[in-house]
Amino acid sequence: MSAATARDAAAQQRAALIADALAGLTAPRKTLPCKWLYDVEGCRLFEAITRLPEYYPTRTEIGILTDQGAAIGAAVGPGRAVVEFGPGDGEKAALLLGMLVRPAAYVPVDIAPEWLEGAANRVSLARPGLPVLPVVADFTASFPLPARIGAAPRLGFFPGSTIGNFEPEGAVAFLRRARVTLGPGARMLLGADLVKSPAVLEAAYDDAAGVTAAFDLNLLHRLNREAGADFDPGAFRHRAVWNEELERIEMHLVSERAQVVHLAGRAIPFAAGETIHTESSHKYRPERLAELAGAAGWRVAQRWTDPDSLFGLWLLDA
Ligand code: AVJ
Repeated sequence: MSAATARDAAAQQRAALIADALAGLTAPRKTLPCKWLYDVEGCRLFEAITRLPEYYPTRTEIGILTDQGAAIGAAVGPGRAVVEFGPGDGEKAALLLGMLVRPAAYVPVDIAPEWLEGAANRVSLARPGLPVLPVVADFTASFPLPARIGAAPRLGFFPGSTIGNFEPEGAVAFLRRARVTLGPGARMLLGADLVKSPAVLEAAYDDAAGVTAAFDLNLLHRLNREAGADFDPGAFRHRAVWNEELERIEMHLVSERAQVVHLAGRAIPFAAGETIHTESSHKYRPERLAELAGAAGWRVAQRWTDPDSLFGLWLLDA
């Protein structure tokens, strides 16, 4: 990417952030799309979250992939091109590709080119000779697969319970689009977090060391840095709550006092105790996940879980 193109992209990002912030913070119930949590600092903090004792999803999913890799590889079958939606550092893809029989290609898809490089390098090291074909695209919209992927049947890979950040309708829309993108005969390996005790969930999203709180509050620092806002992050507190009815953990930033914040020429009032809803992380019962997948045209072929049934990996058939 040229310097001018990179500058344009950054300016576009900033404009989109400001537009989302104005819309979300002037709504009756204040909210911000969770994608804005993931700037460079947010990604660094998320990395740290994945290593916290309270945050079980990452290590549990890697445990399933490691311990049950042979069964997963056999169920997926040989010769598939793996298309990963949001590859992160590529650790899970490297593990998966290590146990698949004769994978045809690896196609990591992400909107941030700098993330693709790390994942691509990691997989290339783990699987020398495997064609690695990164795609810069927003996978929450339609995008074409690279022509060089060839005619091999595809395996979609969507680990990490990222699906949980979508509202149910968004999850179905994503799964349906992914099915169309992947084409006839596709399969999908989907990682999703399971419903469990609220105490375990709330600790996972509000850890003792305060890393998740810092991750959430970074959003306010980001709005100050990139949107010219004047948030006092010290006047907000992170809160994680289990929403029993919607079966999701919600992250909120709670205004500790009545205050007015300025952003893009607007004055935004907060009452004491009013919150900004910054992220939802849906948890699933197996029946519910099968229902969402079914609504998107997928059928559950198999499911793997850890010994404590904390996390699930689903193999779906188109
Ligand atoms: C991005 C879906 C993996 O919802 O568990 C972790 C994000 N937010 N702690 C999740 C997150 C707070 C995470 N995923």
